[in-house]
Amino acid sequence: RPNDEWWKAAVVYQVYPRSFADSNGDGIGDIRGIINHLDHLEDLGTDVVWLSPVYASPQDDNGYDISDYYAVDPTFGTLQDLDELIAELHARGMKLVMDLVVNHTSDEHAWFQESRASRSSAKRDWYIWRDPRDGGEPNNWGSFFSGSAWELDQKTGQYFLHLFSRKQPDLNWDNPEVRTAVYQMMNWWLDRGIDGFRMDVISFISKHPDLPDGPVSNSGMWGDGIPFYGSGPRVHDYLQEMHREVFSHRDADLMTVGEMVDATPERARLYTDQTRKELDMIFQFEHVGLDHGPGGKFSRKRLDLVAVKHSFARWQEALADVGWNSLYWNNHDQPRAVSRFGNDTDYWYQSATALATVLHLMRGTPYIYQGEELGMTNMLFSSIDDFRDLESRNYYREALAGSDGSKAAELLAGIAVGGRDNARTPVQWDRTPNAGFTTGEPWIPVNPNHTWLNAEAQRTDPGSVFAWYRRLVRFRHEETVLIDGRFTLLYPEDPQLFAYTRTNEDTSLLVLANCSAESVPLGAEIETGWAHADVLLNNQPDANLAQQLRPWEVIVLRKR
Ligand code: ISL
Ligand code: CA
Repeated sequence: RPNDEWWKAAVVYQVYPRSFADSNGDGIGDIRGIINHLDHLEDLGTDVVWLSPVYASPQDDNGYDISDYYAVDPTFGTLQDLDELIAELHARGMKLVMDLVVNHTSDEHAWFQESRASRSSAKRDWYIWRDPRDGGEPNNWGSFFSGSAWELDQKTGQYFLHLFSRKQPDLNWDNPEVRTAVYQMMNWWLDRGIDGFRMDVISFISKHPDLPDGPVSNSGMWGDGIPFYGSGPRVHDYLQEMHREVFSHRDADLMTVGEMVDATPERARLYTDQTRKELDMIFQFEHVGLDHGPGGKFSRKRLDLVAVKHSFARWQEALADVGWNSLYWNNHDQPRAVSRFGNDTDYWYQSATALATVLHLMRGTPYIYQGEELGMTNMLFSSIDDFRDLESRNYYREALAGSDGSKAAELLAGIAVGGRDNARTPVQWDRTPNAGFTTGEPWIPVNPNHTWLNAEAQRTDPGSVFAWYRRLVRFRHEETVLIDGRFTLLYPEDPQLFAYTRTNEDTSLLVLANCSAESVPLGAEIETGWAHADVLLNNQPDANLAQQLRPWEVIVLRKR
């Protein structure tokens, strides 16, 4: 295998198909819409597309609730469209990584239909069924989408487990038939020509057999089950088995990335140590939790740059010799980075490019979420009716229930800032009324700032956010120090400067970013040590190390 770790030099672009581009005017993005915009990706230069789910689905959670793993949902097109997308990507030298959602299925999947039919069903044990405890839920676990993680099935008198919505019952991975069925399906997709998988909440597949109650925090009524299913007892066995059954005998250049809400650097080393044959990399959540308040993602606290830097540095160091990081600010579950970590009012361009730079030049595989390359911002949602995401809607409904309604405005404000729909407004292709996303009525409102913030305006502008991302992608392809260089954080306690070096035997790079709206003086050691270095990137004219770093200025230097 000559190119075993090709993904170390790759940049991944995530497509959330519902919001990318609509080709047939029904207001929902589709596979044909992606095919129509491949020039955009080719221009950007990314190597891999990660496609969020397009499988058959009732769309309770926008496709993360799958009713048939072998079919494309008509909302998105046909299997032939998908084959065409694979071929078109491959023709352009790009790869396709599909989302793999196998912690749970839809409740409309045939497996679950059969499982729920009776207590003696041959597939009963494919899901997690329990008798009531004291006439109620079998344990105290809460669902990620509000309420209990258990749903009573009236007909058979038992509860089934759903860590997410009640339309997303959890599969029982301890049943070997389930695992065989999953591996068979994965093999079917790889045989069809896809290049790997992004594995949804894959660290949740092994539950503690006793399903014990979890700790209850002050803010909530439900217990946290993560201690009993986050990286549970057999998760490494299952991932190694999956590797043997699906990946080990293939000699194509594939990649795997596992989403892990409970990840720690220590766990990540186990999952991504190549000698253990589990996964190539994982998504961790530490840096995207640092602005969560006591009540979680919808009650936010001020972001502390020092904490962000320490978090990244810890991961960079923990995975320096063993394993690999994935690097992201954004995905379809997170608010927009420029609005969250940057400054989308006074320093939109500067902060979008500075954030992109500090992320992309670390050690790991960078991910760009659709629209991030344009500096797309959060949406100013003003009414609960504008939200589509079940997580936000359920949270609002549950938090409001039983109160007199006086909390409504505050709740709405929390969802507006922290909600997932911020990431799901349509990609802004041009300045026309629906941003070039659809000729029909978009399924979710288009951000009004598309009149000036759009791909068409940026593509030919060398001073655009898009042009900057294109430069970063090219940089990663050209500079091996970005792949193998050691990471060293500078000024760790500085509340404004995000600075680090990347160094290998041949060269040393310095990344200096002012992550604030005030100017920052540089220390003398930088001025003398790097005075004769080449400026490789600068998001403002005429970098001058003897002077101050301007608001949200980023400079990248190479030692001669
Ligand atoms: O955004 C979150 C809720 O606060 C995350 O906790 C999210 O639920 C978690 O990252 C798991 O996400 C993945 O699985 C979910 C799906 O809704 C998300 O879109 C997906 O990325 C269930 O399949
Ligand atoms: Ca469509």
